[in-house]
Amino acid sequence: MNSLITNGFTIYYQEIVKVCEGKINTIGVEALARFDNVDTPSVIKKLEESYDIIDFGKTVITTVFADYHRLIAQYGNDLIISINVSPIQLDHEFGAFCKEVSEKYRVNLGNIEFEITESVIIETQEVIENIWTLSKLGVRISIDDFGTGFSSMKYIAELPVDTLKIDGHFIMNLKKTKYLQIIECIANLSNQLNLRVVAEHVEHMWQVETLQELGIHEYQGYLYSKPSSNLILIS
Ligand code: G
Ligand code: MN
Repeated sequence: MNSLITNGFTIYYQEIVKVCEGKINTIGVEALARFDNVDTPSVIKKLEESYDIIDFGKTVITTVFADYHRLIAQYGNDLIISINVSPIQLDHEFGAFCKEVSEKYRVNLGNIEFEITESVIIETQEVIENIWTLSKLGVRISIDDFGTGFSSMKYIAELPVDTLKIDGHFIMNLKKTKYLQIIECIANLSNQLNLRVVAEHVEHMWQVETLQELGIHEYQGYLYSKPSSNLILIS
């Protein structure tokens, strides 16, 4: 097995906050795997190409589930713990694996949200069925990097989606009229379909002010929290 799967990486957590009437509450954390001394996205890409991502993903899930009670103790019972999963991991055994590990570590799957990036095509019937299986286990499903991928409206229509994470590219370009208008549409869409919506890569207060006006209250980004490997340091 690729040695990166068993060592050489650390799980960082980045907080996701909700800001309402000036009050900031941490409502979630995203688990982010970081490899020592190497560029993480390129390693993930290689693991996907070799299908080693299946085993690596299991190691990540096991590590995060082992942290579960520490996270809940720090942030409370309603915390949403997001884990990135590649569609390649979503084979027919994945649901059973999650259930087994959740039982081992006494994890309430209602606290877990799997982030599936729409930059990877998830067209196959098997993947769609397996996402439904996860949802039926109580896991939340989120579409990561929303707005930059393929047929996002079809995913929303056919998959049990709970959350949209608006790609940082949109948040960065919020001053441009078209981006602003598109985010307004995403806010309306989320409202209409009763979806949670999170703005990624929030770095500036002016972005928060605009997002608040659009009715988007949940943020992830350096303005509020940097990914940290030391849970105790997260305030
Ligand atoms: O695709 P996904 O959203 O899961 O990627 C998360 C990545 O984005 C992490 O590597 C994280 O470090 C990075 N990130 C998190 N917050 C910010 C931010 O405010 N600005 C930028 N540029 N990157 C961020
Ligand atoms: Mn993500």
